[in-house]
Amino acid sequence: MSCSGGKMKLDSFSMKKLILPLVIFLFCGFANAQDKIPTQPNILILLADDMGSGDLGCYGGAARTPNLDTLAANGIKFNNSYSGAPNCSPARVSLLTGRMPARSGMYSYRPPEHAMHMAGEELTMAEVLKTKGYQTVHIGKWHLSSLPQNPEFNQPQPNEQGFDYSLGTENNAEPSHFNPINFIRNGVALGEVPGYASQLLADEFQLWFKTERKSDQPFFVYLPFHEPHAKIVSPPELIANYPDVDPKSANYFASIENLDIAVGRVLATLKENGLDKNTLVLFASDHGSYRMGSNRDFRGLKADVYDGGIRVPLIVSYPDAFPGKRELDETVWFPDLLPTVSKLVGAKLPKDRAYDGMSLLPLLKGGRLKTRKQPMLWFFYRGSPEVAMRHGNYILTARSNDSTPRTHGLSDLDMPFIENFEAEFFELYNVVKDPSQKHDLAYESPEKLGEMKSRYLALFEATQKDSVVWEGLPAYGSAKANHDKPAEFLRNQERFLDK
Ligand SMILES: [Ca+2]
Repeated sequence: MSCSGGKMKLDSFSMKKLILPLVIFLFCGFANAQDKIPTQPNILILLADDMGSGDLGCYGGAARTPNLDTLAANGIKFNNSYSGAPNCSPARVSLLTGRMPARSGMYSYRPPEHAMHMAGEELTMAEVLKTKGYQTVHIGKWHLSSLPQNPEFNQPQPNEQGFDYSLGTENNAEPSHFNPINFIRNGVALGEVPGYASQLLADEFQLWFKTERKSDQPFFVYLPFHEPHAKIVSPPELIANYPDVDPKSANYFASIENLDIAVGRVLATLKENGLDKNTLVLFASDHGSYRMGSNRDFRGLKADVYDGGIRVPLIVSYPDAFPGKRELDETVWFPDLLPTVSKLVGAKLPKDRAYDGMSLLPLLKGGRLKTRKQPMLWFFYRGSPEVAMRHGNYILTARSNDSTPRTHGLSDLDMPFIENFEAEFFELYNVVKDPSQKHDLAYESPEKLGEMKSRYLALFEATQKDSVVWEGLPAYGSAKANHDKPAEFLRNQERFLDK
């Protein structure tokens, strides 16, 4: 708390000289005593990378996840939660900014040395919480700009997006989750660090907590793990816990178990310090898994806008204020998180930009969620279909009539496709009755289709007006645009076109 806020009117210079120091002393002394117990909750966001909505034990999955299962059992477990995108960078933008990622021009994964990034003008959750006196920390995968700074691009670093402290990687832990060589702490490269990425992040949280945390300030810690994104390396003793599945799956499940152990260590630090009750903990994955069988019965995988690509687990815990031991079926998504957190701490969001979610606070406190006015919309240019929109129980998907294979690394030919995107083929699903999206209702429910199409057109047009047109993109067909894996992109593009 600042000591400069006291509004004292003093008649003369001498009065100021005598009284002001005393007033400042008393005021600051009082403020510090009050601040010993922060009334604002701490906020901890834990994010898995590429983990499916069905991988955790508490969601029926095969991975051993006792810490997250306990968090869900005692807290709030959401059964119908969505990311803001089927892919890393845009999903993170939707979580941190409360906006559909297309509005900020994050159309896809951000490739290395690429112009696309989260612009400095975006207001992140960290920046919002700083206005309420929060210490703000990022520990983990960043994937929103070059990290560390690349002078050729000069893109905003974590400290320019509201984070006081940062340990992270630009994208994945390299060369794998084991002994990563690309961790950057507050702009300084650490070189090779021995250990598994998830445990290194838990170590960093504990280090920050011990050395940097100020007990008179609430904290916001954003902790996006690297697991179970490929390339996976898991501890052999955890792989041994899955003798009945193929080695690749065993490695994958062990990677999630390793993440769960790291989560357990972070939560234990809160408990040991008496902070577990006054901390809002959110756990999710950034989007669906690339692994068949990991996305419950939902259709599709990572990079699809069918539900398999965009459904995520969501667990919320805040024992001091949110009644626990609940499972909720309400449909929620990442852009709801910023309005929720802002409302919780009494921060106002600016009126100069569009927000795409709504506060979940009434629901979390035990009441009902207001009716959602704006549908949820996903746009991913290199999927097919490219668009999905959920409104009520229905999902509309939209596909262009352009069979040009799209590139992983947002190229100079992808940009005009995004700018001028036109949907020609629509599908309609009732995802409450048909969660696997097997039964297309487009022909048998023309009225519903028409209503959903007009909602889609209005919302998509508004989003397009906001969107960013990047310059200096890699040439279509170049290795940089394709990220050296053209076969994978062709396969992704063709997956649904021939059905
Ligand atoms: Ca991811």
